[in-house]
Amino acid sequence: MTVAHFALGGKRIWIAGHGGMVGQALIRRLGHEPCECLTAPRTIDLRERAAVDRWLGENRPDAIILAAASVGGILANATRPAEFLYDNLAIATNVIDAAHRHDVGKLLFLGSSCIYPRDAAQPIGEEALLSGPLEPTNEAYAIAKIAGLKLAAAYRAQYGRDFISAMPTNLYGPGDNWDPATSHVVPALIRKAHAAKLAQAGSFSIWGSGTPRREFLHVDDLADACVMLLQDYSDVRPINVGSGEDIAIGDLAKLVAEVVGFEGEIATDPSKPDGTPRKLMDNSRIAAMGWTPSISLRQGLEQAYAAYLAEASA
Ligand code: GFB
Repeated sequence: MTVAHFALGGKRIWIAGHGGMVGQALIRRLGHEPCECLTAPRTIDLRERAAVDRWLGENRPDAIILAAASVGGILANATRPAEFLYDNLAIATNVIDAAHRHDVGKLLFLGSSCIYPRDAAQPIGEEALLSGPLEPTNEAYAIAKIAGLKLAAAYRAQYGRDFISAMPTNLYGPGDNWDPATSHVVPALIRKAHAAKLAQAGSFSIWGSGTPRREFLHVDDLADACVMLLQDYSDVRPINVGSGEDIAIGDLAKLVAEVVGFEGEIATDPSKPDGTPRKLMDNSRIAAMGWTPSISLRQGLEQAYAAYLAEASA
């Protein structure tokens, strides 16, 4: 790995996707650094090449963290593959190419652990990329994210750009999408458990069998990792960012119920997909750089529940 420190002092960093859960966390975290965060107005559609090009030309950031994406949980991914593929390809293509043409000094592209093959050996190392078929429920999103990371790597190889990619595991936290029809599992379960508690219902149901295992990372831990990577990671290979621990969805549901204070039953809904059976990443490369997450799953779920209550009443 080429070690080229990118000092943040006095830098202007564009957080592409500042309105999303990851973007908001990056802005909170970068607030503690001696740099300035730039945000594009919502009228700039990142799927439009000319709009991205114009905005970059006018604002000239020193660095970009590309956290903008069309995202959703397993069902949204499975039912809207065209949007997930097109939007994410367009965003990655426009931002990465414009970053090159406007001479941006550093770019961090954020992907997802779903880029790895469905049946990859666990824990999943970065070398598993493109070694087997993808999980069908999120193939469209994964293909777009693979294209994005390969694009960053290609601009690095061909033009010497310091463009890097990080692959976060399943994220949760404040600013999440709480709509249970389209969200990821953590916000969906928090909302369902809370609603069941208020309704004094006997049970709430989780999708699928409850047996798939997932690795969860609080978004503030991801933001912390991104700030380190922006400064000190400079390599063509993507780097995994996870908590290093996985949990069965059924056990996650029990933990969420405890945090929320719901004491009834948890039912399963086999009509809904399970997705990939297990997704635990090998985080040894980022650990070797000295980064470890600091928020436990229970603590993080407590914070996320508090954020849900605050956001729901806002
Ligand atoms: O978080 P999730 O939607 O995404 O689902 P993936 C994780 C697991 O939780 C699946 C189960 O096995 C779901 O069946 N689950 C149980 C639920 N109850 C629920 C519920 O009420 N809502 C949801 N959403 N799930 C995503 C990809 O896959 O991972 C994205 O779709 C992205 O592309 C993300 O890569 C990190 O982990 O299955």
